[in-house]
Amino acid sequence: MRQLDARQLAGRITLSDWLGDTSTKTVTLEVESGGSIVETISGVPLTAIGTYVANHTQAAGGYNVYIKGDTFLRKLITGVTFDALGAAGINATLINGDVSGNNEVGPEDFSLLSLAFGSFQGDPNYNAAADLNGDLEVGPADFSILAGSFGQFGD
Ligand SMILES: [Ca+2]
Ligand SMILES: [Ca+2]
Repeated sequence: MRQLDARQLAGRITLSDWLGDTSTKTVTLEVESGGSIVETISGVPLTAIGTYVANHTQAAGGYNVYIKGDTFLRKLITGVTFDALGAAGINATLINGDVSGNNEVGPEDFSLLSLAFGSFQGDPNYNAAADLNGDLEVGPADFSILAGSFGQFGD
């Protein structure tokens, strides 16, 4: 387990169905206490193996942590104990398919993917968010990912 050297949260994120460079991805962490989000930490970079470290400002205690990636549904991790420095080992596997980034996989995502279907990076209709697997092409593999997650909501 990583040694924390400030008030930090740390863990490892698995991005489902993502073939691209994980170090190009970021996540947003939301810290919840007493039913309210008390801190939002945006743009937390992932390493090539999906690990992250983020600074926070919360006192020691028990919290819930939400983790969201760009095309990945939000995941709730409950009962995370922050000590004086924070917490490590906040790990999650995130479900892919949210092209629009609104925390659900539905018809709007299908529409966005359809508009970009058959495109490659550099094409006028290419949409990086529709390239769900990160292979720089919007094609059948991306459609399969979306279809597999269709109708799901993030936490
Ligand atoms: Ca969506
Ligand atoms: Ca793709």
